[in-house]
Amino acid sequence: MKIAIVCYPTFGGSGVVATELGLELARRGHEIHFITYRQPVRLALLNPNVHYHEVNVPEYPLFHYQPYELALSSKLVDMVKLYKIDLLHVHYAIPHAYAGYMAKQMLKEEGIKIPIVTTLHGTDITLVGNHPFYKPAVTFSINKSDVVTSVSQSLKDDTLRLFDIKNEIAVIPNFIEIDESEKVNITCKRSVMAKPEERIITHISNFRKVKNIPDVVKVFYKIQEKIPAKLMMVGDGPEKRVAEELCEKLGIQDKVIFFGNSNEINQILSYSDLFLLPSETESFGLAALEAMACSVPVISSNTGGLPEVNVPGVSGYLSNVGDVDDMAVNALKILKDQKILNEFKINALETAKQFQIDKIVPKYEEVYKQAIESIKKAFI
Ligand code: GMT
Repeated sequence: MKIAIVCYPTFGGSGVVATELGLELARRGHEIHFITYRQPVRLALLNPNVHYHEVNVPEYPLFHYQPYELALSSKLVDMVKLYKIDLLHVHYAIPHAYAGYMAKQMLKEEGIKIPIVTTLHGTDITLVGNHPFYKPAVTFSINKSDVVTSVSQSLKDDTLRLFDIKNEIAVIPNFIEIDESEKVNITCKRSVMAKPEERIITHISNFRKVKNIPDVVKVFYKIQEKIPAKLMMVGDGPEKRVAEELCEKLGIQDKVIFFGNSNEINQILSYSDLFLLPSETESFGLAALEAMACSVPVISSNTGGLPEVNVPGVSGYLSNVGDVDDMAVNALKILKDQKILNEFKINALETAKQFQIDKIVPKYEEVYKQAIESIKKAFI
């Protein structure tokens, strides 16, 4: 199949899922066209089946806001015609599903049938999409998609609760490529991060409010009061400064390393003993899955799709949002005893294996076939 993938090119989970999906589909023989405003961070272009087309939005002084969806829908029309693309897969409803619908209508005028698959990722539904200023357009574009998928049952339930949706929503969870041999390729030294007796605790995110970043620091503070430990803070965003200030206030700056955005996540996780994800809401929690795939147990909140990923007492523990005391108690239960920690590490990896890439990507291929069939029927 020739598939156009529209996504955000940033470090965020939806862009990562879209990129990894496209790369795997390319390995499986499909021709993949990434269409976005910048090259996605995890995209390797040296692959005969992978193409990247940049959306340019020319600046014009009359426009207070530059019309990205207009430029995107025009680019989609051009690329579909040029490469004879069979299907558009848009990740994140805003504004991609909307631009996809417009492109579909323009192509229809020229007798070209193109189905749209929309994947809902989380904040496009729970935070941004639900805003009254966006809601009618988001509802419309979800209902006009030929197939809609969501990354967890929880996100599907939220979508049906918050929007008037007429479509079926298929749940296709986030996935991970587990390469157990990769451990051998670790090039950095543990001593860069911590002393041998210190446990390594890690948090990775885009440091937005929804991640409850101060809770990461508070849980870590309680852990380091009881056992020697270091905190690795990976990623960048508006709450990073807040976290730095809290560390200073609590006098633990020397125990916390802020990495910023990193392409060495697997290296950092390979030495981590525990992953913290105390988010306010989380549709799935790809970062938690990435940690588990590196044999790192997870202490998370019990919000959204996290209970679908993190199994309490097996891959880690779940606590109520904001309950930093409970999170610290659970963390210490795992960290205090090497034997218990080893069991959690093994079980975290085993749990992650349910989300292996080769189990999940065929579900998208199925959905693509369904979308192509449905558009054929619609045009008969
Ligand atoms: O919150 C993030 O980490 C970024 C955000 C995004 O839209 O890129 O992630 C969302 O999509 C990921 C991939 O499907 C999910 O794993 C994250 O849980 C989800 N984030 C939220 O729901 C807050």
